[in-house]
Amino acid sequence: MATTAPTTHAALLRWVDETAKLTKPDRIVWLDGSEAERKRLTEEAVAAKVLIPLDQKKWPGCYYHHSNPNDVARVEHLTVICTPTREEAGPTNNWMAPADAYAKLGAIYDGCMKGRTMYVVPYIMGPPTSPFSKVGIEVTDSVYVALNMIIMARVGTVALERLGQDGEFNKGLHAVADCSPDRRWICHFPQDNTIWSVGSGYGGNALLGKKCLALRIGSYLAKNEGWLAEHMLILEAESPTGEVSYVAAAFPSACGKTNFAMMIPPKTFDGWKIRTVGDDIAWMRVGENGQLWAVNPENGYFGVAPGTNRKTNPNAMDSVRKDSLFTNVARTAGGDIWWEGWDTEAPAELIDWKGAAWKKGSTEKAAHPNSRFTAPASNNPAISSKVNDPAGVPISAIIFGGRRSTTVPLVLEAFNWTHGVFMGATMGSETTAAAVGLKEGVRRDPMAMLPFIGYDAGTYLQHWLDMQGRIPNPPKVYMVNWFRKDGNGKFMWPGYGDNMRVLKWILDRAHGRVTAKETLVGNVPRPEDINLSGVDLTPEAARKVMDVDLAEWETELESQQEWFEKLGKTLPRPIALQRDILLERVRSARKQG
Ligand code: GTP
Ligand code: SPV
Ligand code: MN
Repeated sequence: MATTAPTTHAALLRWVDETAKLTKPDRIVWLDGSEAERKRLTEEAVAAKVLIPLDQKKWPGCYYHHSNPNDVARVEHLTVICTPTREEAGPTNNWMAPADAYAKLGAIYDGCMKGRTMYVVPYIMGPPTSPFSKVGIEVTDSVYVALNMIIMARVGTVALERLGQDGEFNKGLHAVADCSPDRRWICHFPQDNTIWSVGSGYGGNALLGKKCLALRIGSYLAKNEGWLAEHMLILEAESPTGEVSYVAAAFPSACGKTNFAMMIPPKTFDGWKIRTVGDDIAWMRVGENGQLWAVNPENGYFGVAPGTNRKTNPNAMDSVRKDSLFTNVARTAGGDIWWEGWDTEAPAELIDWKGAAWKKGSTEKAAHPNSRFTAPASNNPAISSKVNDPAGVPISAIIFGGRRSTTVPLVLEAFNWTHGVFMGATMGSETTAAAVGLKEGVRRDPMAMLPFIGYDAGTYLQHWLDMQGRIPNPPKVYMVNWFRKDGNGKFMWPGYGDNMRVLKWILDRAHGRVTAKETLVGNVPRPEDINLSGVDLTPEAARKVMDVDLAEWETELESQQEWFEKLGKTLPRPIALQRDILLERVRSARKQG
């Protein structure tokens, strides 16, 4: 921690100086990323009542944070791509002209740090020596944000060293300011490698390395430089014979990435080991053997708390056991925590996420549905030894998955790359609590990237198609659905660890070990190729969860028309043609009965 700049990087010094002239903080503090600094900042945060210590015996190094109740999730309606033309941002993004955005937010930033400290957080996304990695500097008025960044990224001296005298860096200006929803904006300037975020201290709005840099700016860079920046977990699977494979999977926010990346296989899969490379973001490039290689740019987990417990995700529970932050979960007066879907029932009394007294039996939720933990990746007992490998890991399969109560079967394999891109492009998912202000129901969420594509969505899909020409040994592509429901509205598939059964089939297919059954909309497992022994599922339910119902698919394909119209003239023709072919085949099969 230093109050004089620990760098001679002229452009960086100039930018920090300009930023301070605009926001007018009382004090500027540069983070070095040391343990002593983390302790000091934590003490400051506790003194300022930004953090509340938990019971340090039970939760060593862990602290609690109540966010402003008006600031609990990403705000997609206030998230903006600021490119010279509206067309570059495309029909799925909000757009402002860069000059207008700088003026509008500049007025809000003006003097907003008076009386406050401005923290300068240098960070690296990606392993420090990896060619994949990018340096960012986040300037923030929030000690809570600084402490989260320390967990989520590689922060401090390591980043300034990588930057050197004249390295390129992302300029991230963040201020909670007065946390007013009327003065809240998350603006991205891809051409300037700049992010301006104001009015929110929450997650993806405020931890600028995550969604803003690693995905929105990242996807823009990736298109220009020929790689992929994706909302994907990366997992390592080791078979009982010692074969090690890697898969990347894109599920929309709050649809199971963290859980899949930390899964513990069921008993029948004794000898299998699943390890985590990443739980939210993958940067992927063509590398050795002509394969797609992936790194996780992050260094921690900002995970959904509700539903996480010893049974569903023991590795996440172990990851939060020390040195973690908890935001908007419920707590006890004695410094313990609780949330909906905890291992045990709620205690008689809690302090809810808003800080109010809560009694067991209350109809109000004690923890906010988007309450989160921030945990260092190094706490995860199942972390892959490859997380810091500068080359990343070779990807054998890409999985797309949404939250669909109907239509989409447990698993579906794409016929080829183009069909796989089509599957990703038309992915639908029921909305969750990870963002506020969304209409309930299914929305199209291409590659789980709808809120994170930093440019025109049709052009993004074309980039995915173009990647085929760059990857001599492409991964196979799959679609999964853990969330299909029965007639009573209950999830049919047990999910969590049992998802191993699906993963095993995917790996067998990716390595060319089993055949599949072709349906009109994709390949599915033959019943004998998917191990269901010991699963809590009747044979009838197993059939239903994997069923491809052509009537449902006709409706599904028809309903994609609206989405394609929204994408407009940059929708790649091969994607439109995929739909035409599938729809034609499904219709004619249905006519024949
Ligand atoms: P973000 O951090 O928002 O990107 O979310 P994520 O995709 O990492 O989702 P996460 O793994 O945190 O899961 C979100 C919610 O879905 C949690 O409440 C989980 O308990 C629940 N969930 C995860 N996997 C499964 C599953 O296989 N089946 C069911 N029914 N629920 C699941
Ligand atoms: C998501 O919403 O996809 C998240 C949480 O991973 S946030 O950091 O808020 O973006
Ligand atoms: Mn996410």
